Amino acid sequence: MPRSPSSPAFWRSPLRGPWFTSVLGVVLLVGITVLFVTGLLSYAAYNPNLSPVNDKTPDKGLLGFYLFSWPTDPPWLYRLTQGVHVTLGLALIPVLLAKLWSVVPKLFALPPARSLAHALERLSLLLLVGGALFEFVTGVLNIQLDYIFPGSFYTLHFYGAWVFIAAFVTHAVLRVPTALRNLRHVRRPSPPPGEAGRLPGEGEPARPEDESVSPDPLPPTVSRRGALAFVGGGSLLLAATSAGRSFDGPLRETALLTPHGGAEPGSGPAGFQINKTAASRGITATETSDEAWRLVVTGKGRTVRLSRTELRRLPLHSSALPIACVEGWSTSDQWWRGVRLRDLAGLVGYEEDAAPDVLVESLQRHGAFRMAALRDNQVRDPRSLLALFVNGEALTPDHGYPARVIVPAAPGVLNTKWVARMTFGDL
Ligand SMILES: Nc1nc2c(c(=O)[nH]1)N[C@H]1C(S)=C(S)[C@@H](COP(=O)(O)O)O[C@H]1N2
Ligand SMILES: [Mo]
Repeated sequence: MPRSPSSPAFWRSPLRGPWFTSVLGVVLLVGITVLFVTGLLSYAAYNPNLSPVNDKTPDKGLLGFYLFSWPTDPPWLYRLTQGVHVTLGLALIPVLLAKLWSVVPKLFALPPARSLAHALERLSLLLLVGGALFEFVTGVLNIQLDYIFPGSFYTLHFYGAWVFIAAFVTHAVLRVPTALRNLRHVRRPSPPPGEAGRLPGEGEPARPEDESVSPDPLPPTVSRRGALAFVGGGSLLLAATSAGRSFDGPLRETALLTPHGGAEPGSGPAGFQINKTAASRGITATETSDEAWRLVVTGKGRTVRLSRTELRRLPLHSSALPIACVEGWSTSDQWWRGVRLRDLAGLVGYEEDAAPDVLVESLQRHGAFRMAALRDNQVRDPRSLLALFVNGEALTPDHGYPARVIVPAAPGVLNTKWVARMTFGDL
């Protein structure tokens, strides 16, 4: 066996070939397109134009061209888009790895460039492969709550996505026609005599320009279809062991691969996921006590201070709403009860239909997500609450006692807990 991986004969798997690569490529074409769209939606859902509070990616410039006010309907919107983004991203990992494996001989092929066009193509492949690995690795680390990279996950994942998608579109434009031809090529109605029983793509001519086909293949130990089934099985296993975190009850227990958050929520009215506990954010019982805690509402030059007892005397309303985190997990609807955000805007003089944006700050002094800005459409929605109760009981410390924000369709990060101050005004 030749020693050098730059020699085509070094690679001896009989599975590699245009058909195998094309099947995986078409799956990735569809899957990555969905990942890109749901990823951009997730960015829009953060209200990044309410700078600088929400935006973790400054200087987005033209890349923010598509941003729009994230709607409040349907209330499960972010649950769906982000659940799909994370679960599909995990499920595509085996497909991505198999695709890279299927073309790895090309990575080592020499000469490095046969022409200027070839050189440019290989450079774009570097961005494609590097970008794909970067996006999948940062994504997986983020859902594992493992923020080991320098800077912000959002910045890296956002800019990485644009670099990657530029290379991806280039690659797709160049290769999709060939991939589709490769797939059609093997769907011949009846194989010519002597080829009966051949597996798809088997015996396809090793075109000299296709470095992925081994010139000296080993005897197959598995068919190409079998190898694809193995990859697909891996995808299904990943999806099946992570999709559960978008549900409550016994289904959630099937989410073996995903962390269950900061604390085991247990059962009862507060028995749904807790990402960050009060203790982990430095929130003490002293500062949330009835004597100490006051909600400070400002706007239009006015300031109103309310104790929890005073808040409870305001008109209270109920909304059934989920919490859905960027990490892909979500809860089913919980029954929240509290004061409407637009009624709080009313306390400082805003008419119901003219409620503006609001900056919500928590008692938390350090760390990410201690404040968030909401858009006027979110403030005006009658289901948006400053919740005091959940499922019939006072909020527990971990769920944000004395008061937390809950907004329909919004990402979890906008549902600030341990709220201390709300500043109404155009942001
Ligand atoms: N004050 C404060 N509120 C916060 C957070 C936080 O870190 N601090 N995390 C947010 C995020 S990222 C999510 S997904 C939800 C999670 O709610 P839970 O921890 O109650 O499950 O709370 C949000 N509210
Ligand atoms: Mo979150």
